[in-house]
Amino acid sequence: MERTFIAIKPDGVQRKLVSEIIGRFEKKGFKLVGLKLMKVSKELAEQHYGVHKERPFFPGLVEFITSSPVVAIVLEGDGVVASARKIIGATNPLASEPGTIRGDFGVNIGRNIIHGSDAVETAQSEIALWFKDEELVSWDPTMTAWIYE
Ligand code: DAT
Ligand code: MG
Repeated sequence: MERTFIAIKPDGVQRKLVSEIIGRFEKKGFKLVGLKLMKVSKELAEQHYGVHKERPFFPGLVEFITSSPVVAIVLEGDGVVASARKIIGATNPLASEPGTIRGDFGVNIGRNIIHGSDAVETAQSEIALWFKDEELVSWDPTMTAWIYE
Protein backbone atom coordinates (compact mmCIF):
# COMPACT_ATOMS: atom_id res chain seq x y z
CA MET A 1 0.00 0.00 0.00
CA GLU A 2 1.29 3.47 -0.95
CA ARG A 3 2.56 5.90 1.68
CA THR A 4 3.25 9.64 1.67
CA PHE A 5 5.00 12.11 3.93
CA ILE A 6 3.13 15.19 5.14
CA ALA A 7 4.42 17.99 7.38
CA ILE A 8 2.24 20.67 8.94
CA LYS A 9 4.65 23.59 8.87
CA PRO A 10 5.24 26.07 11.73
CA ASP A 11 2.52 28.43 10.43
CA GLY A 12 -0.06 25.62 10.40
CA VAL A 13 0.81 24.59 13.97
CA GLN A 14 0.90 28.18 15.27
CA ARG A 15 -2.44 28.92 13.59
CA LYS A 16 -4.02 25.87 15.29
CA LEU A 17 -4.82 24.16 12.01
CA VAL A 18 -3.44 20.74 13.08
CA SER A 19 -6.79 19.08 13.85
CA GLU A 20 -8.45 20.62 10.77
CA ILE A 21 -5.68 19.33 8.50
CA ILE A 22 -5.38 15.84 10.00
CA GLY A 23 -9.19 15.64 9.96
CA ARG A 24 -9.32 16.25 6.22
CA PHE A 25 -7.00 13.32 5.53
CA GLU A 26 -8.78 11.06 8.02
CA LYS A 27 -12.20 11.86 6.58
CA LYS A 28 -10.96 11.22 3.06
CA GLY A 29 -10.18 7.66 4.13
CA PHE A 30 -6.40 7.68 4.46
CA LYS A 31 -4.76 5.87 7.35
CA LEU A 32 -2.38 7.50 9.83
CA VAL A 33 0.72 5.34 10.24
CA GLY A 34 3.12 7.97 11.63
CA LEU A 35 2.50 11.11 13.68
CA LYS A 36 4.78 13.33 15.80
CA LEU A 37 5.26 16.94 16.90
CA MET A 38 8.89 18.01 16.59
CA LYS A 39 11.35 20.85 16.43
CA VAL A 40 13.21 20.51 13.09
CA SER A 41 17.02 20.73 13.12
CA LYS A 42 18.89 22.82 10.54
CA GLU A 43 20.44 19.58 9.17
CA LEU A 44 17.05 17.91 8.68
CA ALA A 45 15.60 21.05 7.08
CA GLU A 46 18.53 21.34 4.68
CA GLN A 47 18.30 17.67 3.71
CA HIS A 48 14.53 17.77 3.28
CA TYR A 49 14.69 20.82 1.02
CA GLY A 50 18.01 19.80 -0.58
CA VAL A 51 16.61 20.01 -4.14
CA HIS A 52 16.01 23.72 -3.59
CA LYS A 53 19.43 24.59 -2.12
CA GLU A 54 20.45 26.85 -5.02
CA ARG A 55 17.16 28.79 -4.98
CA PRO A 56 17.09 32.32 -3.53
CA PHE A 57 14.34 31.39 -1.09
CA PHE A 58 16.28 28.44 0.40
CA PRO A 59 17.84 30.20 3.46
CA GLY A 60 14.48 31.73 4.40
CA LEU A 61 12.75 28.37 3.93
CA VAL A 62 15.21 26.61 6.28
CA GLU A 63 14.92 29.46 8.79
CA PHE A 64 11.11 29.23 8.68
CA ILE A 65 10.81 25.44 8.97
CA THR A 66 13.17 25.39 11.98
CA SER A 67 11.55 28.39 13.71
CA SER A 68 8.74 26.62 15.57
CA PRO A 69 7.33 23.07 15.88
CA VAL A 70 6.19 21.00 12.92
CA VAL A 71 3.80 18.02 12.86
CA ALA A 72 5.28 15.16 10.82
CA ILE A 73 2.81 12.65 9.40
CA VAL A 74 2.87 9.48 7.33
CA LEU A 75 -0.36 8.53 5.57
CA GLU A 76 -1.16 5.27 3.84
CA GLY A 77 -3.74 4.45 1.16
CA ASP A 78 -4.37 3.79 -2.51
CA GLY A 79 -2.97 6.66 -4.56
CA VAL A 80 -2.24 8.67 -1.41
CA VAL A 81 0.78 10.57 -2.82
CA ALA A 82 -1.07 12.28 -5.68
CA SER A 83 -4.34 12.54 -3.78
CA ALA A 84 -2.71 14.29 -0.80
CA ARG A 85 -1.10 16.79 -3.20
CA LYS A 86 -4.57 17.57 -4.58
CA ILE A 87 -5.99 17.98 -1.07
CA ILE A 88 -3.06 20.30 -0.25
CA GLY A 89 -3.38 22.47 -3.39
CA ALA A 90 -0.92 24.44 -5.52
CA THR A 91 2.34 25.74 -4.02
CA ASN A 92 1.21 29.39 -4.12
CA PRO A 93 -1.90 29.63 -1.91
CA LEU A 94 -3.30 32.45 -4.04
CA ALA A 95 -3.36 30.02 -6.98
CA SER A 96 -4.70 27.07 -4.94
CA GLU A 97 -8.32 26.15 -5.50
CA PRO A 98 -10.81 26.86 -2.71
CA GLY A 99 -11.46 23.56 -0.96
CA THR A 100 -7.77 22.72 -0.81
CA ILE A 101 -5.83 23.28 2.42
CA ARG A 102 -3.63 26.02 0.96
CA GLY A 103 -6.56 27.50 -0.96
CA ASP A 104 -8.70 27.70 2.16
CA PHE A 105 -6.12 28.87 4.70
CA GLY A 106 -3.11 30.49 3.02
CA VAL A 107 -2.10 33.69 1.23
CA ASN A 108 1.70 33.77 0.93
CA ILE A 109 3.92 31.19 -0.83
CA GLY A 110 6.40 31.34 2.06
CA ARG A 111 3.60 30.57 4.53
CA ASN A 112 1.77 27.77 2.72
CA ILE A 113 0.99 25.71 5.83
CA ILE A 114 1.80 22.19 4.72
CA HIS A 115 4.25 19.98 2.84
CA GLY A 116 3.35 16.82 0.91
CA SER A 117 5.66 14.48 -1.03
CA ASP A 118 5.50 15.06 -4.79
CA ALA A 119 6.05 11.46 -6.01
CA VAL A 120 6.14 7.88 -4.70
CA GLU A 121 9.97 7.75 -4.73
CA THR A 122 10.24 11.15 -2.99
CA ALA A 123 7.76 9.92 -0.39
CA GLN A 124 9.91 6.87 0.35
CA SER A 125 13.06 8.93 0.90
CA GLU A 126 11.23 11.62 2.93
CA ILE A 127 9.61 8.99 5.20
CA ALA A 128 13.05 7.43 5.79
CA LEU A 129 14.50 10.88 6.52
CA TRP A 130 11.85 11.93 9.04
CA PHE A 131 10.81 8.66 10.72
CA LYS A 132 12.56 5.66 12.25
CA ASP A 133 11.07 2.29 11.21
CA GLU A 134 9.78 1.67 14.75
CA GLU A 135 7.87 4.98 14.71
CA LEU A 136 5.66 3.74 11.88
CA VAL A 137 2.65 1.72 12.99
CA SER A 138 1.01 -1.03 10.92
CA TRP A 139 -2.59 -1.49 11.96
CA ASP A 140 -5.97 -2.47 10.51
CA PRO A 141 -8.68 0.18 10.86
CA THR A 142 -12.05 -1.54 11.33
CA MET A 143 -13.51 0.90 8.79
CA THR A 144 -11.42 -0.41 5.89
CA ALA A 145 -14.27 -2.45 4.35
CA TRP A 146 -16.35 0.76 4.21
CA ILE A 147 -13.63 2.59 2.28
CA TYR A 148 -12.24 -0.13 -0.04
CA GLU A 149 -14.38 -2.69 -1.91
P1 DAT B 1 5.66 22.31 -2.81
O1 DAT B 1 5.75 22.59 -1.32
O2 DAT B 1 4.30 22.65 -3.35
O3 DAT B 1 6.13 20.93 -3.19
P2 DAT B 1 8.19 23.32 -3.90
O4 DAT B 1 8.75 21.95 -3.66
O5 DAT B 1 8.35 23.92 -5.25
O6 DAT B 1 6.64 23.37 -3.53
O7 DAT B 1 8.84 24.34 -2.86
C1 DAT B 1 9.04 23.96 -1.51
C2 DAT B 1 8.63 25.09 -0.62
O8 DAT B 1 9.50 26.21 -0.82
C3 DAT B 1 7.22 25.64 -0.87
O9 DAT B 1 6.24 24.90 -0.21
C4 DAT B 1 7.34 27.04 -0.36
C5 DAT B 1 8.77 27.42 -0.69
N1 DAT B 1 8.84 28.14 -1.96
C6 DAT B 1 8.76 27.62 -3.20
N2 DAT B 1 8.87 28.56 -4.14
C7 DAT B 1 9.03 29.72 -3.47
C8 DAT B 1 9.19 31.08 -3.85
N3 DAT B 1 9.21 31.44 -5.14
N4 DAT B 1 9.32 32.00 -2.87
C9 DAT B 1 9.30 31.66 -1.57
N5 DAT B 1 9.15 30.40 -1.13
C10 DAT B 1 9.01 29.45 -2.06
MG1 MG C 1 8.02 20.10 -3.18
